[in-house]
Amino acid sequence: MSDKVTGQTERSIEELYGRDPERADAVIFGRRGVLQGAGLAAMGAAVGGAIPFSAQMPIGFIPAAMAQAPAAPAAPSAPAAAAAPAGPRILEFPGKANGLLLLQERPLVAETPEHMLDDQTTPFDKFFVRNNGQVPDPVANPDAWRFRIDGEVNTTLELTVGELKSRYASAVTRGFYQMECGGNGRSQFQPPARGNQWGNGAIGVAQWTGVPLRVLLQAAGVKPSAIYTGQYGADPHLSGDATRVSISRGMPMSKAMVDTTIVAFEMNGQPIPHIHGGPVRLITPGWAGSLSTKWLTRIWIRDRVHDGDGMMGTNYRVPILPMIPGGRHDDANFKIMESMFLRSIISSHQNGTRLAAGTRELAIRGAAWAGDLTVREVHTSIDFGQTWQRAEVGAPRNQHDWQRWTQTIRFPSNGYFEVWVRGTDQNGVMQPHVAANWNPQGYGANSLHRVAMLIG
Ligand SMILES: Nc1nc2c(c(=O)[nH]1)N[C@H]1C(S)=C(S)[C@@H](COP(=O)(O)O)O[C@H]1N2
Ligand SMILES: [Mo]
Repeated sequence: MSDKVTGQTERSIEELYGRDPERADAVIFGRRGVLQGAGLAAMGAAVGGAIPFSAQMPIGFIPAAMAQAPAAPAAPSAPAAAAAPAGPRILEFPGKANGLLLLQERPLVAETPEHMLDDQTTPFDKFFVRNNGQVPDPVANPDAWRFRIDGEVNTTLELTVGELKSRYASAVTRGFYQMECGGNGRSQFQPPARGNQWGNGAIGVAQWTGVPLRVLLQAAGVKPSAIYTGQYGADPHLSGDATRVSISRGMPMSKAMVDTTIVAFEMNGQPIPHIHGGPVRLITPGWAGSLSTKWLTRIWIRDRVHDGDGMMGTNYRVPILPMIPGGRHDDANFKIMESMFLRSIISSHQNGTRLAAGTRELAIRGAAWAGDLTVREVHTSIDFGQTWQRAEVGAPRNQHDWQRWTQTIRFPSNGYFEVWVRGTDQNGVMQPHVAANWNPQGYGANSLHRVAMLIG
Protein backbone atom coordinates (compact mmCIF):
# COMPACT_ATOMS: atom_id res chain seq x y z
CA MET A 1 0.00 0.00 0.00
CA SER A 2 1.50 3.26 -1.10
CA ASP A 3 1.68 6.10 1.37
CA LYS A 4 0.19 8.30 -1.37
CA VAL A 5 -3.23 7.38 -0.04
CA THR A 6 -2.65 6.52 3.59
CA GLY A 7 -3.71 9.31 5.84
CA GLN A 8 -5.11 11.45 3.07
CA THR A 9 -8.71 12.54 2.80
CA GLU A 10 -11.47 10.56 1.08
CA ARG A 11 -11.49 13.14 -1.69
CA SER A 12 -8.04 12.10 -2.81
CA ILE A 13 -9.20 8.52 -3.41
CA GLU A 14 -12.09 9.72 -5.48
CA GLU A 15 -9.74 11.92 -7.42
CA LEU A 16 -7.31 9.07 -7.88
CA TYR A 17 -10.08 6.82 -9.19
CA GLY A 18 -11.23 9.58 -11.50
CA ARG A 19 -7.74 10.22 -12.83
CA ASP A 20 -6.16 6.80 -12.99
CA PRO A 21 -8.48 3.95 -12.01
CA GLU A 22 -5.90 1.24 -12.60
CA ARG A 23 -3.38 2.85 -10.30
CA ALA A 24 -6.07 3.59 -7.72
CA ASP A 25 -6.98 -0.05 -7.76
CA ALA A 26 -3.40 -1.13 -7.21
CA VAL A 27 -2.95 1.38 -4.42
CA ILE A 28 -6.16 0.55 -2.58
CA PHE A 29 -6.17 -3.20 -3.00
CA GLY A 30 -2.45 -3.75 -2.85
CA ARG A 31 -0.68 -6.62 -4.49
CA ARG A 32 -2.72 -9.36 -2.86
CA GLY A 33 -5.94 -7.98 -4.31
CA VAL A 34 -7.72 -7.91 -0.94
CA LEU A 35 -9.05 -4.87 0.84
CA GLN A 36 -7.54 -4.63 4.28
CA GLY A 37 -5.97 -2.27 6.78
CA ALA A 38 -5.53 1.28 5.62
CA GLY A 39 -6.81 0.47 2.13
CA LEU A 40 -10.09 -0.79 3.56
CA ALA A 41 -10.43 2.23 5.83
CA ALA A 42 -9.69 4.62 2.97
CA MET A 43 -12.15 2.87 0.69
CA GLY A 44 -14.83 2.93 3.40
CA ALA A 45 -14.29 6.63 3.91
CA ALA A 46 -14.48 7.25 0.17
CA VAL A 47 -17.73 5.37 -0.36
CA GLY A 48 -19.23 6.82 2.82
CA GLY A 49 -19.64 3.77 5.04
CA ALA A 50 -18.41 0.38 6.17
CA ILE A 51 -18.31 -2.27 3.43
CA PRO A 52 -19.84 -5.46 4.84
CA PHE A 53 -18.79 -7.56 1.84
CA SER A 54 -15.35 -6.01 1.42
CA ALA A 55 -13.72 -9.45 1.35
CA GLN A 56 -15.59 -10.14 -1.89
CA MET A 57 -14.84 -6.79 -3.47
CA PRO A 58 -13.00 -7.65 -6.67
CA ILE A 59 -9.77 -6.07 -7.74
CA GLY A 60 -10.10 -4.25 -11.05
CA PHE A 61 -13.52 -2.77 -10.28
CA ILE A 62 -14.00 0.91 -9.66
CA PRO A 63 -16.62 1.16 -6.90
CA ALA A 64 -19.97 2.09 -8.46
CA ALA A 65 -20.17 5.03 -6.05
CA MET A 66 -17.19 6.56 -7.85
CA ALA A 67 -17.82 5.30 -11.36
CA GLN A 68 -20.14 8.06 -12.51
CA ALA A 69 -19.62 11.77 -12.10
CA PRO A 70 -22.83 13.57 -11.10
CA ALA A 71 -24.53 15.68 -13.74
CA ALA A 72 -24.39 19.44 -13.63
CA PRO A 73 -27.23 21.76 -14.64
CA ALA A 74 -27.19 23.07 -18.20
CA ALA A 75 -26.66 26.70 -17.30
CA PRO A 76 -25.00 26.74 -13.90
CA SER A 77 -24.39 30.03 -12.15
CA ALA A 78 -20.79 31.11 -12.47
CA PRO A 79 -19.51 30.24 -8.97
CA ALA A 80 -21.21 26.84 -8.98
CA ALA A 81 -19.81 26.11 -12.41
CA ALA A 82 -16.32 26.74 -11.19
CA ALA A 83 -16.74 24.23 -8.39
CA ALA A 84 -18.79 21.68 -10.34
CA PRO A 85 -17.12 18.37 -11.19
CA ALA A 86 -16.64 17.58 -14.86
CA GLY A 87 -19.71 15.44 -15.51
CA PRO A 88 -22.33 15.43 -18.23
CA ARG A 89 -24.71 18.37 -18.31
CA ILE A 90 -28.49 18.16 -18.09
CA LEU A 91 -30.42 18.51 -21.35
CA GLU A 92 -32.76 21.48 -21.68
CA PHE A 93 -35.14 20.79 -24.55
CA PRO A 94 -38.85 21.61 -24.99
CA GLY A 95 -40.99 18.73 -23.69
CA LYS A 96 -38.04 16.69 -22.40
CA ALA A 97 -37.87 15.68 -18.74
CA ASN A 98 -35.37 17.31 -16.43
CA GLY A 99 -32.52 14.84 -15.93
CA LEU A 100 -31.63 13.60 -19.40
CA LEU A 101 -27.87 13.85 -19.88
CA LEU A 102 -26.60 16.07 -22.65
CA LEU A 103 -23.70 14.21 -24.26
CA GLN A 104 -23.29 16.56 -27.21
CA GLU A 105 -24.91 19.76 -28.35
CA ARG A 106 -23.95 19.63 -32.04
CA PRO A 107 -25.16 17.18 -33.14
CA LEU A 108 -27.71 16.97 -30.34
CA VAL A 109 -27.23 13.76 -28.33
CA ALA A 110 -28.88 13.06 -24.98
CA GLU A 111 -28.99 9.95 -22.81
CA THR A 112 -31.66 8.72 -20.42
CA PRO A 113 -29.96 7.74 -17.16
CA GLU A 114 -30.90 4.20 -16.11
CA HIS A 115 -33.05 5.33 -13.18
CA MET A 116 -35.27 7.30 -15.60
CA LEU A 117 -36.04 4.12 -17.58
CA ASP A 118 -38.48 2.89 -14.93
CA ASP A 119 -41.60 3.00 -17.17
CA GLN A 120 -42.70 -0.13 -19.00
CA THR A 121 -43.21 2.08 -22.07
CA THR A 122 -40.78 4.98 -22.31
CA PRO A 123 -42.71 8.25 -22.66
CA PHE A 124 -41.58 10.91 -25.13
CA ASP A 125 -40.19 13.16 -22.39
CA LYS A 126 -37.71 10.51 -21.20
CA PHE A 127 -36.72 9.12 -24.59
CA PHE A 128 -33.04 9.45 -25.51
CA VAL A 129 -32.02 11.51 -28.56
CA ARG A 130 -29.32 10.67 -31.05
CA ASN A 131 -28.60 12.85 -34.06
CA ASN A 132 -25.64 12.64 -36.43
CA GLY A 133 -26.38 15.83 -38.35
CA GLN A 134 -28.51 18.90 -38.02
CA VAL A 135 -32.17 18.68 -37.08
CA PRO A 136 -34.19 19.48 -40.23
CA ASP A 137 -36.83 22.22 -40.14
CA PRO A 138 -40.26 21.01 -39.02
CA VAL A 139 -42.89 20.94 -41.77
CA ALA A 140 -46.29 22.67 -41.71
CA ASN A 141 -48.21 19.75 -43.19
CA PRO A 142 -46.88 16.36 -42.01
CA ASP A 143 -49.26 14.39 -44.24
CA ALA A 144 -47.65 15.99 -47.32
CA TRP A 145 -44.18 14.65 -46.42
CA ARG A 146 -42.85 12.52 -49.28
CA PHE A 147 -40.54 9.54 -49.38
CA ARG A 148 -39.70 7.01 -52.07
CA ILE A 149 -38.53 3.46 -52.53
CA ASP A 150 -36.40 3.02 -55.65
CA GLY A 151 -33.46 1.06 -57.01
CA GLU A 152 -33.85 -2.70 -57.46
CA VAL A 153 -37.66 -2.59 -57.62
CA ASN A 154 -40.04 -2.99 -60.57
CA THR A 155 -41.69 0.40 -60.00
CA THR A 156 -40.45 3.30 -57.92
CA LEU A 157 -42.94 3.83 -55.10
CA GLU A 158 -43.38 7.44 -54.07
CA LEU A 159 -45.75 8.15 -51.23
CA THR A 160 -46.84 10.95 -48.97
CA VAL A 161 -47.42 10.21 -45.29
CA GLY A 162 -51.13 10.82 -45.90
CA GLU A 163 -51.12 8.17 -48.65
CA LEU A 164 -49.16 5.76 -46.45
CA LYS A 165 -51.87 6.01 -43.78
CA SER A 166 -54.87 5.81 -46.13
CA ARG A 167 -53.72 3.35 -48.83
CA TYR A 168 -52.16 0.89 -46.45
CA ALA A 169 -54.63 1.30 -43.57
CA SER A 170 -55.36 -2.43 -43.44
CA ALA A 171 -51.64 -3.23 -43.04
CA VAL A 172 -51.02 -0.83 -40.14
CA THR A 173 -49.45 -2.60 -37.14
CA ARG A 174 -48.12 -1.49 -33.79
CA GLY A 175 -45.67 -2.90 -31.30
CA PHE A 176 -43.56 -2.10 -28.25
CA TYR A 177 -40.15 -1.99 -29.83
CA GLN A 178 -36.66 -1.35 -28.50
CA MET A 179 -34.83 1.59 -29.99
CA GLU A 180 -31.21 1.26 -28.91
CA CYS A 181 -28.17 3.08 -30.15
CA GLY A 182 -25.49 0.79 -31.57
CA GLY A 183 -23.00 2.39 -29.16
CA ASN A 184 -25.03 1.88 -25.99
CA GLY A 185 -22.73 0.97 -23.08
CA ARG A 186 -19.67 2.43 -24.82
CA SER A 187 -18.31 4.17 -21.70
CA GLN A 188 -17.54 0.78 -20.19
CA PHE A 189 -14.63 0.26 -22.57
CA GLN A 190 -11.06 0.66 -21.35
CA PRO A 191 -9.23 2.28 -23.06
CA PRO A 192 -12.12 4.54 -24.08
CA ALA A 193 -13.54 3.88 -27.55
CA ARG A 194 -14.34 6.63 -30.04
CA GLY A 195 -17.83 8.16 -29.89
CA ASN A 196 -20.50 9.24 -27.43
CA GLN A 197 -19.70 7.89 -24.00
CA TRP A 198 -23.06 6.29 -23.33
CA GLY A 199 -23.88 4.57 -20.05
CA ASN A 200 -26.68 2.03 -20.52
CA GLY A 201 -29.28 4.66 -21.33
CA ALA A 202 -29.22 4.91 -25.14
CA ILE A 203 -32.37 2.79 -25.11
CA GLY A 204 -36.10 3.38 -25.01
CA VAL A 205 -39.14 1.25 -25.68
CA ALA A 206 -42.06 3.11 -27.22
CA GLN A 207 -45.17 1.81 -28.92
CA TRP A 208 -44.57 2.45 -32.61
CA THR A 209 -47.32 2.42 -35.23
CA GLY A 210 -46.72 2.07 -38.96
CA VAL A 211 -46.82 -0.08 -42.07
CA PRO A 212 -44.42 -3.02 -42.43
CA LEU A 213 -41.68 -2.10 -44.89
CA ARG A 214 -42.32 -5.52 -46.47
CA VAL A 215 -45.79 -4.39 -47.60
CA LEU A 216 -44.34 -1.35 -49.38
CA LEU A 217 -41.50 -3.38 -50.91
CA GLN A 218 -44.00 -5.90 -52.26
CA ALA A 219 -46.09 -3.06 -53.71
CA ALA A 220 -43.00 -1.77 -55.50
CA GLY A 221 -41.97 -5.28 -56.55
CA VAL A 222 -38.55 -6.39 -55.31
CA LYS A 223 -36.22 -7.58 -58.07
CA PRO A 224 -34.23 -10.79 -57.53
CA SER A 225 -31.09 -8.62 -57.64
CA ALA A 226 -32.07 -6.82 -54.37
CA ILE A 227 -29.50 -7.39 -51.61
CA TYR A 228 -29.62 -4.45 -49.22
CA THR A 229 -31.40 -1.21 -48.35
CA GLY A 230 -29.69 2.20 -48.46
CA GLN A 231 -31.60 4.64 -46.24
CA TYR A 232 -31.72 8.43 -46.30
CA GLY A 233 -33.27 11.10 -44.09
CA ALA A 234 -33.83 14.83 -44.53
CA ASP A 235 -31.36 15.98 -41.87
CA PRO A 236 -28.62 18.18 -43.35
CA HIS A 237 -24.97 17.34 -42.76
CA LEU A 238 -23.47 19.18 -39.77
CA SER A 239 -21.25 21.19 -42.14
CA GLY A 240 -24.29 22.43 -44.07
CA ASP A 241 -22.74 21.01 -47.24
CA ALA A 242 -25.76 19.88 -49.31
CA THR A 243 -23.72 17.27 -51.18
CA ARG A 244 -23.02 15.35 -47.95
CA VAL A 245 -25.42 13.26 -45.87
CA SER A 246 -25.42 13.06 -42.09
CA ILE A 247 -25.74 9.28 -42.04
CA SER A 248 -26.95 6.62 -44.49
CA ARG A 249 -27.26 3.10 -43.20
CA GLY A 250 -28.78 -0.03 -44.65
CA MET A 251 -29.87 -3.57 -43.81
CA PRO A 252 -30.02 -6.91 -45.61
CA MET A 253 -33.33 -7.67 -47.38
CA SER A 254 -34.02 -10.41 -44.82
CA LYS A 255 -34.30 -7.78 -42.06
CA ALA A 256 -36.22 -5.38 -44.33
CA MET A 257 -38.83 -8.10 -44.96
CA VAL A 258 -39.73 -9.04 -41.36
CA ASP A 259 -43.07 -7.74 -40.07
CA THR A 260 -41.45 -5.86 -37.17
CA THR A 261 -39.47 -3.55 -39.47
CA ILE A 262 -41.96 -0.75 -40.06
CA VAL A 263 -42.33 2.64 -41.68
CA ALA A 264 -43.70 4.40 -38.61
CA PHE A 265 -45.78 7.54 -38.20
CA GLU A 266 -46.85 7.29 -34.54
CA MET A 267 -44.92 7.00 -31.27
CA ASN A 268 -46.95 6.10 -28.18
CA GLY A 269 -50.20 6.81 -30.04
CA GLN A 270 -49.24 10.34 -31.14
CA PRO A 271 -47.69 11.63 -34.36
CA ILE A 272 -43.92 11.02 -34.02
CA PRO A 273 -42.39 14.11 -32.38
CA HIS A 274 -40.12 16.07 -34.67
CA ILE A 275 -36.93 15.34 -32.69
CA HIS A 276 -37.62 11.59 -33.01
CA GLY A 277 -37.90 11.69 -36.79
CA GLY A 278 -41.50 12.67 -37.49
CA PRO A 279 -43.52 12.77 -39.66
CA VAL A 280 -42.12 9.39 -40.76
CA ARG A 281 -39.21 7.17 -39.81
CA LEU A 282 -38.10 3.58 -40.05
CA ILE A 283 -38.25 1.40 -36.96
CA THR A 284 -35.85 -1.54 -37.16
CA PRO A 285 -36.15 -3.04 -33.69
CA GLY A 286 -33.51 -5.34 -32.22
CA TRP A 287 -30.73 -3.93 -34.42
CA ALA A 288 -28.69 -0.74 -34.05
CA GLY A 289 -30.83 2.40 -33.77
CA SER A 290 -28.97 3.90 -36.72
CA LEU A 291 -31.04 1.60 -38.98
CA SER A 292 -34.18 3.40 -37.77
CA THR A 293 -33.82 6.31 -40.18
CA LYS A 294 -35.54 9.48 -38.97
CA TRP A 295 -37.17 12.05 -41.29
CA LEU A 296 -37.26 9.31 -43.94
CA THR A 297 -36.94 10.49 -47.55
CA ARG A 298 -35.61 7.52 -49.49
CA ILE A 299 -35.03 3.79 -49.32
CA TRP A 300 -32.74 2.82 -52.15
CA ILE A 301 -32.87 -0.92 -52.80
CA ARG A 302 -29.40 -1.98 -53.78
CA ASP A 303 -27.79 -4.90 -55.61
CA ARG A 304 -24.90 -4.92 -53.14
CA VAL A 305 -24.19 -4.22 -49.50
CA HIS A 306 -24.90 -0.52 -49.01
CA ASP A 307 -21.77 1.64 -48.87
CA GLY A 308 -23.30 4.82 -47.40
CA ASP A 309 -22.01 6.93 -44.54
CA GLY A 310 -21.85 4.70 -41.48
CA MET A 311 -21.42 1.40 -43.35
CA MET A 312 -17.70 1.12 -43.98
CA GLY A 313 -14.49 0.55 -42.05
CA THR A 314 -15.18 -0.06 -38.37
CA ASN A 315 -18.56 1.77 -38.42
CA TYR A 316 -21.24 -0.42 -36.83
CA ARG A 317 -18.88 -3.36 -37.16
CA VAL A 318 -17.39 -5.63 -34.52
CA PRO A 319 -14.20 -7.71 -34.54
CA ILE A 320 -14.46 -11.31 -35.74
CA LEU A 321 -11.36 -12.28 -33.73
CA PRO A 322 -10.64 -10.23 -30.58
CA MET A 323 -8.17 -7.40 -31.06
CA ILE A 324 -5.76 -5.79 -28.62
CA PRO A 325 -7.71 -3.05 -26.80
CA GLY A 326 -6.52 0.28 -28.15
CA GLY A 327 -4.26 -1.47 -30.63
CA ARG A 328 -4.10 -1.32 -34.40
CA HIS A 329 -6.96 -2.92 -36.25
CA ASP A 330 -7.43 -4.62 -39.59
CA ASP A 331 -10.67 -3.73 -41.43
CA ALA A 332 -10.82 -7.28 -42.77
CA ASN A 333 -11.30 -8.57 -39.21
CA PHE A 334 -14.65 -6.77 -38.84
CA LYS A 335 -18.19 -7.88 -39.53
CA ILE A 336 -21.39 -5.84 -39.71
CA MET A 337 -23.31 -5.84 -36.41
CA GLU A 338 -26.77 -7.30 -36.61
CA SER A 339 -28.68 -8.07 -33.41
CA MET A 340 -28.05 -5.74 -30.48
CA PHE A 341 -26.61 -7.13 -27.26
CA LEU A 342 -27.87 -8.57 -24.00
CA ARG A 343 -28.24 -5.87 -21.35
CA SER A 344 -30.00 -5.37 -18.00
CA ILE A 345 -30.50 -2.32 -15.83
CA ILE A 346 -31.77 -1.42 -12.38
CA SER A 347 -34.29 1.38 -12.93
CA SER A 348 -35.92 1.72 -9.50
CA HIS A 349 -32.90 3.23 -7.74
CA GLN A 350 -30.18 5.60 -8.79
CA ASN A 351 -26.49 4.95 -8.32
CA GLY A 352 -25.57 6.47 -4.96
CA THR A 353 -28.98 5.90 -3.32
CA ARG A 354 -29.03 6.51 0.43
CA LEU A 355 -31.38 4.43 2.59
CA ALA A 356 -32.39 4.88 6.21
CA ALA A 357 -30.34 3.04 8.83
CA GLY A 358 -31.95 -0.29 9.57
CA THR A 359 -33.32 -0.83 6.06
CA ARG A 360 -33.20 -4.59 5.56
CA GLU A 361 -35.64 -5.21 2.71
CA LEU A 362 -35.93 -3.34 -0.52
CA ALA A 363 -38.12 -3.86 -3.58
CA ILE A 364 -36.09 -3.20 -6.70
CA ARG A 365 -36.92 -3.47 -10.40
CA GLY A 366 -35.55 -2.86 -13.84
CA ALA A 367 -35.43 -4.03 -17.42
CA ALA A 368 -33.52 -6.54 -19.53
CA TRP A 369 -33.35 -7.04 -23.29
CA ALA A 370 -31.26 -8.79 -25.91
CA GLY A 371 -31.95 -7.45 -29.42
CA ASP A 372 -33.35 -10.30 -31.53
CA LEU A 373 -33.27 -12.69 -28.57
CA THR A 374 -35.27 -12.85 -25.35
CA VAL A 375 -34.00 -12.80 -21.78
CA ARG A 376 -34.42 -16.04 -19.88
CA GLU A 377 -33.22 -15.00 -16.44
CA VAL A 378 -32.15 -11.98 -14.44
CA HIS A 379 -30.09 -12.29 -11.26
CA THR A 380 -28.94 -9.73 -8.72
CA SER A 381 -26.11 -9.76 -6.23
CA ILE A 382 -25.32 -7.52 -3.26
CA ASP A 383 -22.01 -9.20 -2.36
CA PHE A 384 -19.91 -8.32 -5.40
CA GLY A 385 -21.02 -11.38 -7.32
CA GLN A 386 -20.35 -14.03 -4.65
CA THR A 387 -24.01 -15.11 -4.54
CA TRP A 388 -26.83 -14.38 -6.95
CA GLN A 389 -30.59 -14.24 -6.44
CA ARG A 390 -33.06 -14.86 -9.22
CA ALA A 391 -35.49 -12.04 -10.06
CA GLU A 392 -39.04 -12.34 -11.41
CA VAL A 393 -38.83 -11.64 -15.13
CA GLY A 394 -41.91 -10.61 -17.10
CA ALA A 395 -42.66 -11.77 -20.63
CA PRO A 396 -42.14 -9.33 -23.50
CA ARG A 397 -45.44 -7.88 -24.76
CA ASN A 398 -44.30 -8.70 -28.29
CA GLN A 399 -41.04 -9.57 -30.04
CA HIS A 400 -38.39 -6.84 -29.53
CA ASP A 401 -40.04 -5.46 -26.38
CA TRP A 402 -37.84 -5.31 -23.29
CA GLN A 403 -38.67 -7.43 -20.27
CA ARG A 404 -39.28 -5.89 -16.89
CA TRP A 405 -38.00 -7.62 -13.76
CA THR A 406 -38.73 -7.20 -10.04
CA GLN A 407 -37.14 -8.47 -6.88
CA THR A 408 -36.97 -7.97 -3.12
CA ILE A 409 -33.43 -7.84 -1.83
CA ARG A 410 -32.32 -8.27 1.80
CA PHE A 411 -29.42 -6.46 3.42
CA PRO A 412 -27.61 -8.10 6.38
CA SER A 413 -26.59 -4.81 8.00
CA ASN A 414 -26.06 -1.11 7.43
CA GLY A 415 -23.18 -0.03 5.23
CA TYR A 416 -22.09 0.33 1.61
CA PHE A 417 -23.52 -2.16 -0.87
CA GLU A 418 -23.52 -2.44 -4.62
CA VAL A 419 -26.53 -4.01 -6.25
CA TRP A 420 -25.41 -5.79 -9.38
CA VAL A 421 -27.78 -7.06 -12.07
CA ARG A 422 -26.96 -9.64 -14.70
CA GLY A 423 -29.13 -11.01 -17.51
CA THR A 424 -29.02 -14.43 -19.19
CA ASP A 425 -30.39 -14.72 -22.71
CA GLN A 426 -32.51 -17.51 -24.18
CA ASN A 427 -29.35 -19.38 -25.22
CA GLY A 428 -27.88 -19.31 -21.70
CA VAL A 429 -25.35 -16.57 -22.49
CA MET A 430 -24.77 -14.17 -19.57
CA GLN A 431 -23.58 -10.59 -19.41
CA PRO A 432 -19.85 -10.35 -18.62
CA HIS A 433 -18.44 -8.60 -15.53
CA VAL A 434 -16.23 -6.41 -17.72
CA ALA A 435 -16.91 -5.18 -21.26
CA ALA A 436 -15.28 -7.55 -23.74
CA ASN A 437 -14.39 -7.62 -27.46
CA TRP A 438 -12.98 -4.09 -27.45
CA ASN A 439 -13.29 -2.31 -30.82
CA PRO A 440 -12.30 1.20 -31.99
CA GLN A 441 -15.85 2.55 -32.16
CA GLY A 442 -17.06 0.87 -29.03
CA TYR A 443 -19.91 -1.49 -29.88
CA GLY A 444 -21.16 -4.28 -27.68
CA ALA A 445 -20.08 -3.22 -24.18
CA ASN A 446 -22.63 -5.02 -22.04
CA SER A 447 -21.13 -5.62 -18.62
CA LEU A 448 -23.50 -5.87 -15.68
CA HIS A 449 -25.13 -2.75 -14.27
CA ARG A 450 -24.17 -1.67 -10.73
CA VAL A 451 -25.96 0.65 -8.36
CA ALA A 452 -24.28 1.78 -5.14
CA MET A 453 -26.51 1.97 -2.05
CA LEU A 454 -25.55 3.33 1.33
CA ILE A 455 -27.63 2.24 4.31
CA GLY A 456 -27.41 4.46 7.37
N1 LIG B 1 -32.01 10.72 -40.43
C1 LIG B 1 -31.41 10.27 -39.34
N2 LIG B 1 -31.88 9.17 -38.75
C2 LIG B 1 -31.30 8.68 -37.63
C3 LIG B 1 -30.16 9.30 -37.08
C4 LIG B 1 -29.67 10.47 -37.71
O1 LIG B 1 -28.70 11.08 -37.29
N3 LIG B 1 -30.33 10.92 -38.83
N4 LIG B 1 -29.56 8.75 -35.96
C5 LIG B 1 -29.78 7.32 -35.80
C6 LIG B 1 -29.26 6.79 -34.56
S1 LIG B 1 -27.57 6.60 -34.50
C7 LIG B 1 -30.08 6.39 -33.52
S2 LIG B 1 -29.45 5.63 -32.16
C8 LIG B 1 -31.54 6.64 -33.58
C9 LIG B 1 -31.99 7.43 -32.35
O2 LIG B 1 -33.36 7.71 -32.41
P1 LIG B 1 -33.99 8.81 -31.44
O3 LIG B 1 -33.22 10.08 -31.57
O4 LIG B 1 -35.42 8.94 -31.84
O5 LIG B 1 -33.86 8.26 -30.04
O6 LIG B 1 -31.92 7.34 -34.73
C10 LIG B 1 -31.24 6.94 -35.92
N5 LIG B 1 -31.84 7.58 -37.06
MO1 LIG C 1 -27.15 5.28 -32.67
